[in-house]
Amino acid sequence: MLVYYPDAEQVARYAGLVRAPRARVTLHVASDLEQALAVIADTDVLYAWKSPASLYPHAARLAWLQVMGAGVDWAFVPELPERVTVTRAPGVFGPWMAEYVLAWVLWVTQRGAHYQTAQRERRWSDEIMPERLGGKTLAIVGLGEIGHTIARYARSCGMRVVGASRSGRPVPGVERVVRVASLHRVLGMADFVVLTVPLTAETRGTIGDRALAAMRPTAWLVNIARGPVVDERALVAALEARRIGGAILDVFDEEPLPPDHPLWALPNVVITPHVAGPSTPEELTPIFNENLARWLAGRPLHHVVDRGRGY
Ligand code: OXD
Repeated sequence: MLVYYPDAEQVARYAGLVRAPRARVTLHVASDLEQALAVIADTDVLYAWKSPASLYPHAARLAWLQVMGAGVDWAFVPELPERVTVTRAPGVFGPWMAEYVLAWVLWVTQRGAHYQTAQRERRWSDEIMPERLGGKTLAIVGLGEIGHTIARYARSCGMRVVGASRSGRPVPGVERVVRVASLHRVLGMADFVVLTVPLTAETRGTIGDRALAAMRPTAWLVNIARGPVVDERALVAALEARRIGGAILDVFDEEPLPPDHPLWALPNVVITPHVAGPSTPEELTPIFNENLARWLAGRPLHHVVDRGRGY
């Protein structure tokens, strides 16, 4: 078995929590391509964050890849052999991402930027007051496990929740659900639009000129999904023209966001460096260990990703 993480300290933390019977499992760790190439030919199980695609042509025995992280888009490269089962880690990222969403929507309604600026200028600025979050509407685009958790947290603050999903099927506690293809029907109802869809061929560019035009001029977009779910050029244009209220962005087409990118300079944008759903060895490894025990016992794995759907 190989634990791969492109940082020597982190990979040791992940490997240190793996529970594998020594008599049956040889545990390797790698934090770069060279180290991984040295053992990949003998590897059946890979527990990894962003394992390089160039490993797979040498991975003759690889049967199972456990992804460390919320998104699995990086795992499904054409080089990954069809026989490899990919599993994800449910239950971990929803609470982190829900806290991220609540923190930043409250920062908007509590006028965080305004009071901080006034403080720096030593100004007592009570001409602008906070707004209530309760009663505002949140549209969640992507009603999987993470979207459901965000909906629950938002409702607990008195928000009204609407949403869009691939199927458009009703979700308890979400007032109205439409298909992602009919997204514009809920966008106009929302004070905040949060994106949690996986990146697939279908979701790429979901938020483009048309979707942005359907949003209220005061509404904020929160992207915790993947950069390419949003047409970045269209978003910059909408923000510059103040056609939407603002954007809280954790993910981008290119990461790290290049220093000359126009988003850095926009006053109605918050940029965070892909931290909305952090992976921690302590939260992820117990999920892996449970599946490893199943694998060693010849039982079917839990949390298998549907390669056709891409999530
Ligand atoms: C991700 C993550 O998949 O941060 O983006 O876990």
